[in-house]
Amino acid sequence: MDLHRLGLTPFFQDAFEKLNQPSLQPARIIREDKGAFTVATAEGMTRAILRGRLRRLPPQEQPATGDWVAVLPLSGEDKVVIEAVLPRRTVFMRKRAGEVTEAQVVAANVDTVLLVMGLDEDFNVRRLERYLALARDSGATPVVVLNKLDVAPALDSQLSAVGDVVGNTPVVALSAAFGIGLDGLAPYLTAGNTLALLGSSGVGKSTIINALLGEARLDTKAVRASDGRGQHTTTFRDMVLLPGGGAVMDTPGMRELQLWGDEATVDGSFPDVMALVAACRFVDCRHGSEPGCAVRQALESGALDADRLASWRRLHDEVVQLGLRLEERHARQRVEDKRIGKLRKELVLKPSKRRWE
Ligand SMILES: Nc1nc2c(ncn2[C@@H]2O[C@H](COP(=O)(O)OP(=O)(O)OP(=O)(O)O)[C@@H](O)[C@H]2O)c(=O)[nH]1
Ligand SMILES: [Mg+2]
Ligand SMILES: [Zn+2]
Repeated sequence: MDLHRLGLTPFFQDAFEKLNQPSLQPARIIREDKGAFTVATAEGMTRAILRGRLRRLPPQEQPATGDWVAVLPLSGEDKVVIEAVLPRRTVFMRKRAGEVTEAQVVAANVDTVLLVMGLDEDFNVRRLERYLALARDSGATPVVVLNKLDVAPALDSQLSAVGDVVGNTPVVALSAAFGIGLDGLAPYLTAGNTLALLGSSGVGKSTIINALLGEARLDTKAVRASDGRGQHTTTFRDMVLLPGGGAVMDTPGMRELQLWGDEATVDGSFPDVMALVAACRFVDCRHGSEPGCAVRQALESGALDADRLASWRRLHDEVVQLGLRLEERHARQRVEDKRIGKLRKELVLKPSKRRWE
């Protein structure tokens, strides 16, 4: 397998060579299914297991699909051991679903992240704003992909609603099922470039990849007739090589996409709102009844959409809450570290009378 076509750029090559371990080989994780890894090495695809110490890394540092790793071949066995994870060039993270305050890696080392939304019942610009905010911090270049062009109920107004929130992010509208507009993705399908498709279940991520491959390699399943929701067909992150070069990662549809980031993550995606906030008379304006509030004036004149403002407030609150929870956790950790440090010191300094003396 030509690892350069799979994205082994000088960045990763150098990182691998710096390890200076001749017994290891560079490899890329192309699939992770409940802790079972498949990697691509120069020789081909093989199963991989994790060295124990890697399992104890914090969740966001554990190897994920897309990561470049250094592996040790096991002689006489058809598997390798992942010994080290090379530094990431980009990483798309979210807050793990549920109550835990923990980051989850959604895709590592992706160059172009396709944020896929359906033009059918899935269409929701508020959700798109959320994806765009997360993509900003990932280091990957986002592209908005609007699929199911063939069933769009009101294409013009949908496109203009999307245009209002994407800033200068490119937008590609297509129909994967009918093979319309796929050439809009051509600029991103170059050898060595890694793409990932993210979006809700049922938007057609796997169908788009099949259309690019020209064969039905990945499973797809019809959305529920009752509410148009997807059936969570893809269950693990999987990477495939495209005939024209480049690699593309399919991901399971996400039920919730909670932010992992800070205020800058959100504000950066809302330059229109931030420009208004900066024009308010008071720096601590809450954009309620304060005099000289540029945000309220824009709402009244119709220059700013109330839903967009509500969206900014909601995402903003979410990262502020996340920051507070992380701060709390760090404070608890500091107390715990101190307690353990003190205990250690006591044990070392006062090796109190040993019982057997
Ligand atoms: N009308 C229409 N249907 C499409 C189009 N693209 C995909 N679909 C259908 O949408 C359904 C869901 O497609 P999938 O590719 O399985 O969706 P997915 O995003 O991979 O979903 P998960 O794997 O569950 O996350 C399938 O029945 C597809 O045939 C399209 O362009 N137009
Ligand atoms: Mg799928
Ligand atoms: Zn204001």
